[in-house]
Amino acid sequence: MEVNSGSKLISKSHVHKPQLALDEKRGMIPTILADSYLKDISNFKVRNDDIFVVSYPKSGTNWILYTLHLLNQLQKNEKVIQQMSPVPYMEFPEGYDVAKAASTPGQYVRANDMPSPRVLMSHLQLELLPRELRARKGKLIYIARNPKDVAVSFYHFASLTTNLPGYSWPEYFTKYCQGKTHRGLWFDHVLAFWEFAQGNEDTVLFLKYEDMILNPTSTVTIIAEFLGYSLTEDNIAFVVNQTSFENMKTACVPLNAGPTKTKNNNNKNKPSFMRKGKIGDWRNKFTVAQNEFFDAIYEGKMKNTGLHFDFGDQ
Ligand code: PPS
Repeated sequence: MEVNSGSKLISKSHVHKPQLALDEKRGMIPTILADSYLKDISNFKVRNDDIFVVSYPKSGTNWILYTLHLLNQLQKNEKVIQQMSPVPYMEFPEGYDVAKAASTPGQYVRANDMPSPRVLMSHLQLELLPRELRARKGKLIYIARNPKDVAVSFYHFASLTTNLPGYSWPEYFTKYCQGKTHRGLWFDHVLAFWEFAQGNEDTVLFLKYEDMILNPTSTVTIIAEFLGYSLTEDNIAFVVNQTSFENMKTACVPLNAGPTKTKNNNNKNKPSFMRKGKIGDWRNKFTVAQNEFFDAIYEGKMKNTGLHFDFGDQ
């Protein structure tokens, strides 16, 4: 189907699709963000008490952000828990409209005026993060999730938001395996941070989504200890309870704002950060052949890395 847009006829399937380009280092990111934002982010002034939350998308980022919000409040001895303000998503424009990025400041600009300690988030690859952070100033929490569930979660999200191209599942799967989806190859992203974390446990905490699900109390305790917080068992239990999937979904925790437009202009289908929250949902999407194909890639890439994921195997 075609629609008339001024002087040119353009294919309807391209309406709303932002320009994406494949860059070996950056993966697929909106080209419009690339140069000015990324240069500024590389030079971004990191403070010693900054906490950066970084992930490949769909790995539980918002879960960690809300956990940190609660831990920070408890550490400050707040009697009443304040609402979480949106955390600067470093490489995105204010308002999340990538089409307006050229004329809109990136969210990293807002971070400059924030009081310490700041919580900041990004999905950028390691080599694109602030140089000072890579030189181990500030703290970095990386959250990783098994790549099959990531693929399915992202596929659903991309099918709803105008900020990302929508593909059929077989198309998406093929591109994901080639590193040609948003943010590039999962293996490259995750393994770079995994390596970076080794021997740097004071400044880098590498977490797994599946551990958050299966052992929430010990994982939240590990986060609190990493930040040097002294909290009671009751405090930790409170955080675990507040950050359960059900609670975050039903209590409408104000998560990072995210895209404002949907492909079908129907706000009921706005992509949600809270979809299923399970380990193993990939089984509802991967065919047997896709699973075997992916397992072969996984084995090759993860061999000798010492990093293992729980796929919810039955
Ligand atoms: S984003 O858009 O990249 O920032 O998304 P992100 O927050 O990283 O990941 C979204 C997925 O995390 C799940 N989620 C949770 N699972 C369990 N418990 C809690 N509390 C929780 N909070 C978020 C969310 O449901 C998305 O996964 P899927 O598989 O799509 O449900």
